[in-house]
Amino acid sequence: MKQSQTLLPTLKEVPADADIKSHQLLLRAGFIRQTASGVYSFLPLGKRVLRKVEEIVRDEMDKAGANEMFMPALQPAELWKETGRWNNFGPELMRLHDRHDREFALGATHEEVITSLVRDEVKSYKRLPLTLYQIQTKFRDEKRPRFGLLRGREFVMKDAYSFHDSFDSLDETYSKMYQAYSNIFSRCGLNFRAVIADSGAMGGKDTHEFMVLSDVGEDTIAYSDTSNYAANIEMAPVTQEYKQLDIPLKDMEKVETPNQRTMQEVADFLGHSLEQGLKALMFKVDESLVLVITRGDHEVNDIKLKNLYNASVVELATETETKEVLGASFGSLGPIGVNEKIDVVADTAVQYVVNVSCGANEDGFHYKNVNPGRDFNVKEYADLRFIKEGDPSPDGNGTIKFARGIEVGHVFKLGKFYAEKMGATFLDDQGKANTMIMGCYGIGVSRTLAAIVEQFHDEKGITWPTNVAPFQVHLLSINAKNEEQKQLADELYQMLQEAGMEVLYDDRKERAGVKFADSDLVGIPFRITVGKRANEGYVEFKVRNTGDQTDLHQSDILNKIKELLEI
Ligand code: 9G3
Repeated sequence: MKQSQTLLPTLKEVPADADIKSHQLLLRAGFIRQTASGVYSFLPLGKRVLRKVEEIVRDEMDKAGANEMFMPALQPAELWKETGRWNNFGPELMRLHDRHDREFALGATHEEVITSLVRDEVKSYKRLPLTLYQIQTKFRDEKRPRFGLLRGREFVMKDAYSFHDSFDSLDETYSKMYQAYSNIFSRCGLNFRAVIADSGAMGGKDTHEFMVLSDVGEDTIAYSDTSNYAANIEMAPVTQEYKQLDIPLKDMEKVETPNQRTMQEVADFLGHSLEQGLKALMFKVDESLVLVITRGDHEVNDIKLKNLYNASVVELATETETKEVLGASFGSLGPIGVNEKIDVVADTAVQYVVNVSCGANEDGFHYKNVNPGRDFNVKEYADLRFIKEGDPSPDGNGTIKFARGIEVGHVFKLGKFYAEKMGATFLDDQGKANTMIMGCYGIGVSRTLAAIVEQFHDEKGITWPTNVAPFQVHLLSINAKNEEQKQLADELYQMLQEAGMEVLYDDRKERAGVKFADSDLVGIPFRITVGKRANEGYVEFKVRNTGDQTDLHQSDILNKIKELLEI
């Protein structure tokens, strides 16, 4: 491709509303442009990279036995009403009416569409297992689209769905997909971890997220410093054994704590550490109110609370709602004297505290020397807190550390939910009808492209890994007026392309400085500069990510590139 004939609008300045490197660099290097908030156009070089990532995904999915197909973005509401999800999703599900005023959704995902298709077309156990996938545009009307392609409202996803006659068969496909995902992200050059995730089901053993390690990642990964245990922090179980202080229980005492609201203020006022205080937070769990007690130095994990109650909505109650039932404001709440129609549950650690303080459910008052069992009881003790750095790793090896990650893939064991709701059954070898068992597997393809830039850039621009670079060679001719230089550059352009290389030829009438700066920004792995020594047949050869630079004779160029590409 000749730069004088394509669209590659590089920018010198960092765009104002781009806060992270991948968003800034993809805009500055002319790979994407924003069409609307969270909605992007891929310009020619951006599209080439997108296609490279898609080709790696396709290759691994096909090798794993999945069959590519293509489903519509326009989905009739009826299908979402069959599974009850039409009303489950609020404004995030983009909806529209056709000319006959019929309701449609723009596809945020395709469980309903694929299950209705397989329900109609697959009847016998002989046709199972079956894995189908597509690479398609998804629509999710995010409240706050941000970080460019990392959280868009229209994005490219590979979504796969598998259908089985048994859970063993699902497990087999699941592990094939898991391996395919590892291959895909490795071939993209990414430093990633597969982490145990939470799909709302107990134990979380049935879903993994693939996380690209990055400080701009929205997810927190809890990983062991000595084993390969890694879990999404929402999911990581706390296995810490607490030891109870063997000290005499003191008499409980009600004390005035005027204007002390936060845990730290109360602890300082009463002269003890955070962990010697109890924190009480009121949650709305579906329709009921639940008071959750934790040690002062721990945080309530709302996903664990949701799983404990198998609820669909869990959120903090407002101070007004709380005051109505407990008669006190935030900062003065506690487990003593709570109206029995409110569930009081506590994190496991609370069972082992001795002589602690807690809110008296009266503004401006706390209790001192409170002891569980003697002074209050709870409906249930459970693992309700977020794991912390330094906690023992749940696999018993090492201690937990945190890292931030960008979720680029997610594999699920769906079970029978969709097939049950939509009547997708198969006849087994006894002629008996059974509900199909499903798995689903997603990769954020456009998000993966941005994650690659997050991990592959330097102060001058992007440093694409060779497998996904938009081109392999960036050919620069410095002085277009110099006949010898132009001739050699044209020759090399033709020779390299005939040898199967993908070449971007900067044949523009621009100053050398502009060409070098743009080349560093765009980040193509190998750069050939045709300059002063053209008359001797010598060019400058530079490797983008290492900066290595040598003069090469034109007859050595192809071998040098093949050697570096290991082909
Ligand atoms: C919606 C909207 C947003 C959504 C969903 C539905 C996430 C939704 C979960 C999944 C599960 C898997 C197949 C590919 C891999 C992920 N956000 N999910 O179902 F209507 Cl607006 O999408 N689906």
